[in-house]
Amino acid sequence: MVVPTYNEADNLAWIVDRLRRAQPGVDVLVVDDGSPDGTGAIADRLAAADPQVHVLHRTEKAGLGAAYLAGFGWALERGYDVIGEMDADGSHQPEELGRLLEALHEADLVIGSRWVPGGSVVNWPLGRLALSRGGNLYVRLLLGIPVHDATAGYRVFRRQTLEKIDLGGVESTGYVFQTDLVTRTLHAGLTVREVPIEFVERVRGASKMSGAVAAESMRRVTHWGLLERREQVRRARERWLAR
Ligand SMILES: Nc1nc2c(ncn2[C@@H]2O[C@H](COP(=O)(O)OP(=O)(O)OP(=O)(O)O)[C@@H](O)[C@H]2O)c(=O)[nH]1
Ligand SMILES: [Mg+2]
Repeated sequence: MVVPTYNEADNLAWIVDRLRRAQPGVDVLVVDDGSPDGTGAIADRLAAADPQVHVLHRTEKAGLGAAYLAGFGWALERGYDVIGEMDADGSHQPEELGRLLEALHEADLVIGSRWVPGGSVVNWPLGRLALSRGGNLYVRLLLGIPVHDATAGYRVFRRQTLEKIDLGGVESTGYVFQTDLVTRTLHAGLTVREVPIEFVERVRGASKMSGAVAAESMRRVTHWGLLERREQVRRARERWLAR
């Protein structure tokens, strides 16, 4: 499981400990972007005490997408068959990981989803709920993908999925990275399954969600949506000319 961190000093040991207990067979890779609050040193301490915990230190805050790409590269190089994503702030409960891994037997990517029956969110203010639901609706309408929680960051991939979706071509840096990856997976003809999870709003530490992150999502999804429409028009025209 790749766990990206930026200023998660109050959460990291707690979440890594829960993950190691819930899934003793799973290795953890913390990808820290030089957090000024000392998260990197905490990660080093955890790694020194447990051979199944690893750390990748990066020098500057470069966004969630860049951190995951670095983490995936690390895991692919070392031959892991299953590679996953999880937040460090407790929103994704390690105790639910077993159900995601179980579902991966019949899928190429499994998403822990808030917006399928049985999924839920604990302690979100109305504004945040509206942003997530609205964002997902926008994604579904523009990209036409049958996914209910395309922005979710609790996931497990088969190694082959990551090898097939051209990670080198991913430019998304913020949370839109998640939408980017699920779209690439579907376009590659692979199977995506959503498993309901209970998403718990962080109790400690500050959110890294920002206007810039939301704006990148809006810009990229709109761009992809327009490309998709243009492609539809092109196909319709070809069919018409071939008559
Ligand atoms: N390495 C790295 N990690 C990041 C970066 N931005 C966010 N993260 C981590 O990614 C995970 C998700 O970020 P959050 O701030 O919890 O984002 P969020 O869940 O949308 O916001 P909240 O609902 O307020 O928690 C957390 O573990 C963060 O520490 C980044 O630029 N670099
Ligand atoms: Mg969070």
